[in-house]
Amino acid sequence: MWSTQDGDAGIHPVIFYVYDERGGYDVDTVAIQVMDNAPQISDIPDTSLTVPDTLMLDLDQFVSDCNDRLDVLQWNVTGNTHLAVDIGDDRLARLFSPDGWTGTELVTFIVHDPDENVSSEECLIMVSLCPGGVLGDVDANGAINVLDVVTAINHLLNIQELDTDGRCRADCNGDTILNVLDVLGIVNVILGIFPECPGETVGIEIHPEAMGFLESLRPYFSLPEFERFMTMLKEVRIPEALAQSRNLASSFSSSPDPDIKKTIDTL
Ligand SMILES: [Ca+2]
Ligand SMILES: [Ca+2]
Ligand SMILES: [Ca+2]
Repeated sequence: MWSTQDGDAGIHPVIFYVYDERGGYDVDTVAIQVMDNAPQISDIPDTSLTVPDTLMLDLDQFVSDCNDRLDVLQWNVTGNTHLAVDIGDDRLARLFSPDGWTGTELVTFIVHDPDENVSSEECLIMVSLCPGGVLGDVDANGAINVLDVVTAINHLLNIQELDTDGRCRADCNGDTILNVLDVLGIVNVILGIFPECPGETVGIEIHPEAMGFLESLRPYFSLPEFERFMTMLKEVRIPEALAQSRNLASSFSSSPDPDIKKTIDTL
């Protein structure tokens, strides 16, 4: 007769010997598998959520328990500060961003069985305004860089059209219109002037460094293409606004003048 204690789960070889009176013997080995009564969570994959959608996770898909039915397991979640997570009696977790917050949050799902055995699993949730990635990461490769700017410009010039999700990611100021202001917004992020695309209808500030950055993209385009792009900048009067900013006494790049921002807002 055997008894087990915590930590005994696994396979244990037990060796039986049998002896006769004259010292002869035989031996055999039996493998005894001790089952763990605790629920076992399998990997809950990192996932993404688009605001304002609700992400549903069927938690039954991620757990097993050798001696309890899944409907008697109790779930809860910790680690969510921005995300709301509701887990119903149906063991469906519903995750959403109540304030429209975007970012990345690590949440921990915890499951108890009726014997108070516990198992837990971490899951990284990326919350964004667009499917596939954050604003500014036009090509959805996980980084915001010059290629995103070129990709957005290619769309504006009708060289290569973005799909719906790509257009969403390129709309840096979130006004559902794609134009050179969004390109400038992405450049501002690349240059570290802003930590991220604002994603709501706000003015994009125009900085001399950003214009210099755009000038440096000339080799990515043919001459007529680049000139068409420069014409687009002129059409929204960005060079004028920039010239105006250069006449200001204080440095525009370190402290953008609110009047200039207003100029751009009302263009
Ligand atoms: Ca159990
Ligand atoms: Ca990218
Ligand atoms: Ca826009």
